[in-house]
Amino acid sequence: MQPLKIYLDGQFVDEPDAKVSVFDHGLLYGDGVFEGIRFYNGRVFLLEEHLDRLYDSAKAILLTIPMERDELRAATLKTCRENGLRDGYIRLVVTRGKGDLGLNPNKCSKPTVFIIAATIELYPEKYYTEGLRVNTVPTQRVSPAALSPAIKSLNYLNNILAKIEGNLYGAQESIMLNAQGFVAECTADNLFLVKKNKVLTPHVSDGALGGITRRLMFELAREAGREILEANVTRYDLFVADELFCTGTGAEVVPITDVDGRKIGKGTVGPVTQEFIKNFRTRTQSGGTPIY
Ligand code: PXG
Repeated sequence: MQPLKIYLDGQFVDEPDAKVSVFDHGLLYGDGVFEGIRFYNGRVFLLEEHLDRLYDSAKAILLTIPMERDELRAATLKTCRENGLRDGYIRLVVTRGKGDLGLNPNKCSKPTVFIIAATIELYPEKYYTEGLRVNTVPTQRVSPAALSPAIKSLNYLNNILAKIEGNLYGAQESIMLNAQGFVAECTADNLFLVKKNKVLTPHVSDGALGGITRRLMFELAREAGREILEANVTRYDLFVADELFCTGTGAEVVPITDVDGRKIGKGTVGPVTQEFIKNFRTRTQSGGTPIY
């Protein structure tokens, strides 16, 4: 097996040689931003939306990405080409760069940029046909007043603690609530519920990342003649929902059939969820930015 070729600060290097400094503030403080992007069938899915969010996240933390958008787009596509891949996952990372041991970013003169293109499989196929078993966890989603969950930063401890609490329960994903007790999102996915044929999702202001797959759900709903409403969602609403599903770049659209031991609907994947999965899969096979 050839080693993966990694884009690192303007060059392609073999994976074993793709190293950043132990003084990089991305490592020392989680100071940086990232995107996870999928490519299907030789085309990068929703690349412009991911670039928009990356530059917005960077702006929100006063991090200047040291590449113009066109250059970064080209480097992303080239990373896929260098690895001869047609289907897979891209991790685009920009850190504050190398500094000293203090947290002040003023000492970091140049941000570090790296791009990994690889293959992934997040969930086995059976979860798409049987649904996930999930739990709600004690760790609250970080308050937007403390650190906006809209920023896709390298600081994922909040989500990782929730993930660990899910692992302890034996869940495949976990649902995080905010300080008011409203549902925010899953650890790396947004959440949707179906009740009496209506589709609801928590407000972004309740502590969710503005997911790109989430936004696509609104588009797919419109095309199917449905409406998605943003709402304050409680645990009770989840327990009594007819259907639940979560969405994310890695996970795609995945049904949830059990929350905290409550079977959702009939405990099988419902028709509305199936419709979203089908329309999502159709969409991934068309459009997108060509790699080759
Ligand atoms: N919420 C959070 C907290 C996320 O990190 C999503 C929602 C879904 O957003 P998108 O834009 O992907 O629809 C994410 C996604 C992975 C992975 O491997 C994904 C994320 C973070 C870490 C890993 O799929 N972010």
